Amino acid sequence: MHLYTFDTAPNPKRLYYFLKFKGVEIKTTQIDLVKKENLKESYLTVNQLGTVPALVLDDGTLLTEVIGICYYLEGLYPKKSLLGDSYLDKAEILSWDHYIFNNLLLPTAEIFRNSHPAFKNRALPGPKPVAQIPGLIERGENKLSETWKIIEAKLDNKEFIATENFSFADIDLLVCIDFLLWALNKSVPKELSAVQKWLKRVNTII
Ligand SMILES: N[C@@H](CCC(=O)N[C@@H](CS)C(=O)NCC(=O)O)C(=O)O
Repeated sequence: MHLYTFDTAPNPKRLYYFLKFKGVEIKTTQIDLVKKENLKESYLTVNQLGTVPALVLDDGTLLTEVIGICYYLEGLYPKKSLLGDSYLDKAEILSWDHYIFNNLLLPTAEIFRNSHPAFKNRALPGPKPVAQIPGLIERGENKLSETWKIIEAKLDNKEFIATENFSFADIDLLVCIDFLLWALNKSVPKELSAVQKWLKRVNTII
C-alpha cells in the first residue's frame, strides 16, 4: 500500500491526524501542492483527479476520498477506534463528520479559493481550470457564522462533538480550525466558550 499526500494541506491533514492517533505508518510520497506537483503527468497517472491524499492498495485499487481511506484503514487497524464501535456511534460520527466537512471545511475552502490571487482560474481542486466567483466569499462567511452557533450549542457540556469518545469528527473539527487560521487568519471566536474548552482538551489528545 502506498500513500500520496501533502501533510500540511487540509484534506491530507485529516488523514495525517487519523494515522498519528492510531500510531500507523504507511509508505508515503509527499506531492507538493505549492509546486503544483499534483498537476504533473506523473501524478495524474496515479490519480487523474489531481487531488491528495490518494491511497494505492497492493492490488492496484485507488482510494481518493479521505473518508473512504479512513474507513478502510479503521478496518485494517481497529485499535483506538475513530469511527465508532456501535452502529449508533458510527452513525453519529459519520453524520457530524459530514456536517463539519460540508459546513466548515467547504465554506472555508470556498472563501479562500475564490479570494486568493494564487487560485485565479483554480477555484476548485484538480487539473481543470475553474474561474473564481466572488459572490461565494460572502456566502461562505454567512455559512461559517451559522455553523459556529450549531457547533457551540452541540459542545455545551459535552467533551467531544459526536459521541462520548474522541472520534474522527473531532479530528475534522480540529483540521477546520487549523485551516481557518492558516488560510483566512481567523481564530475561533472568543465568545464560543464551549469550543475553546473543547480545543484545549483535544490538543492534549492529538
Ligand atoms: N474529496 C477529496 C478532496 C481532496 C482535495 O480536495 N484535496 C486538496 C488538498 S486539501 C487537493 O488535492 N487540491 C489540489 C488542487 O488544489 O489542485 C477528499 O475528501 O479527500
